[in-house]
Amino acid sequence: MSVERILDTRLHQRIVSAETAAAMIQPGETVAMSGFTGSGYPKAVPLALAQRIEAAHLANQPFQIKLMTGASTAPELDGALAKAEGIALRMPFQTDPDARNRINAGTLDYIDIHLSHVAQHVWFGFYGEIDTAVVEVSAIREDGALVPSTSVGNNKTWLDLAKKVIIEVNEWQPSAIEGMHDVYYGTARPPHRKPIPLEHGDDRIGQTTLRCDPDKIVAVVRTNGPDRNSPFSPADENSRLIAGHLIEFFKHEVARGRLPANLLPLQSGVGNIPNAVLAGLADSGFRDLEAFTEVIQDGMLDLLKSGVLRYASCTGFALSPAANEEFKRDIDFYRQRIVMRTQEISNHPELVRRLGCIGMNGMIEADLYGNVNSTHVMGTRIMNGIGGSGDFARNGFLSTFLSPSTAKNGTISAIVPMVSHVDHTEHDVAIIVTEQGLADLRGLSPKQRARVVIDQCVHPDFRPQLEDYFDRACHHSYGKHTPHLLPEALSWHQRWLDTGSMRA
Ligand code: 0RQ
Repeated sequence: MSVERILDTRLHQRIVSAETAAAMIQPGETVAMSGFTGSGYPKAVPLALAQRIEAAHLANQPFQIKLMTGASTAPELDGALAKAEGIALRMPFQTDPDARNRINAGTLDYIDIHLSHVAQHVWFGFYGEIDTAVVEVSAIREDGALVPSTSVGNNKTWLDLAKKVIIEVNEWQPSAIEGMHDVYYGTARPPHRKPIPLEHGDDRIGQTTLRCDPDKIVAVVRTNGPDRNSPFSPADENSRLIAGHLIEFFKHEVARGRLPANLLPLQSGVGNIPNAVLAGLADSGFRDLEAFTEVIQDGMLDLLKSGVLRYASCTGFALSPAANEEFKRDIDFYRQRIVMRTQEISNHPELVRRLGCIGMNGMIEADLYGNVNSTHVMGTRIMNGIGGSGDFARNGFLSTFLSPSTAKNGTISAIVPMVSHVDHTEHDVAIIVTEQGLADLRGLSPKQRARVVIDQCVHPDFRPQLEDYFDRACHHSYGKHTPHLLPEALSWHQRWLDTGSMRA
């Protein structure tokens, strides 16, 4: 492997193996790594660290770290370190099955926070000091400036704050990605904050590289490996129906003059339903759409290619292998149309509010009044985390939540009397969509919302139960503003646990 991507010759003597770099991380450290939804995460040092931790455990020596990233990563990072029992504390977002099992078994502590909060809460000192940063880049320039790879996430903050830095230079990443990033160094702590000078989602307000004090860089590791990229399964009937309801609603809003003809900047969660919405937009007749979002997935590349989407602003990617190849093949085209930012900017409440984003996110369940649970199955078992959904739900022009009306082979209703955990309150949720239909909750009182949710979103198998609950609650509830029969609402999920639906 050549050193042509490492142009700062001062760093050549610090090029080491992943094992040597991993040996610089000590038990108990807080380690901040790059990575956002499986893109731009370090590929070699976490694996070497996991091996080191396993060896320490075999020798009966305790070895765990506190791990921070941008968002979810990949089996080589979260998975390997979780399997090695190497993570004491994880934040701010994960989707890894091994980490999830340990979190739910109570052996791994997890802090699930809004993605826009992470960088500032770390500067504020809420999470203590960062001992080591491990950051993937695509190249190091002559002057030491770091060219980010396929995610920016919290890398600016990690590089600024970490006491020592390990850089992975990944030659698999396209070198022509240079120029796609926009790293804004103008953020400050209160009371010294200034308005962020971004008025349009494709404005560039920063620089294309990350900076890092070269004296802090203790190791540079060369890698050549792909980002994680799981293929999306083809859109199923429910996803297509959900997409259809949402797109029909957008057209209705345009006709009513409440949305411009090219909508407003779109934020899209990751997964098959958001991907189906993006696919639906391709054939919907909309043009000149904009995306101000965290993650670009396959459907957005397709929209950019067809010209339906004018640009996309993001902090990371979640691409299938085929889409990744397409991205690399036509990187010059995408560099003109994609701006990659730090996640404190991609998800910034000030910008989401100013631009008037349309948030489109998945959910586990919603209740009759519009409260949404995005994170906890049966109220106690974490699935992934809130991620960026709250940044867009609270601050966007419109917040939409999308889900099939049932889960676990139709045995569980995604609409319940009272959500078993609240991530997005009734005050942050405008639109709920299931394959049954779309509930527009704007301007409605709680009881009006409940009737619309029952009529539009509930699966017919569960409608009689929810109608019955709501009618009785309207008669017997202590207060009649948000009617509930508390013992019944609070025990609603227990029968799914008791009857075994959760094992289906
Ligand atoms: O579990 O795989 O064990 O069967 O939850 O559900 O239907 O595969 O849906 O992949 O779209 O995920 C909310 C988790 C939806 C996601 C959530 C079970 C279901 C399955 C997954 P199994 P599906 P999706 C930007 C935005 C928060 C973060 C976010 C999410 C599993 O959208 O993580 O929005 N959102 N980020 O069986 C019991 C229910 C259930 C249920 C689903 N009502 N009861 N189980 N499941 N509903 C991206 C970032 O922020 C980085």
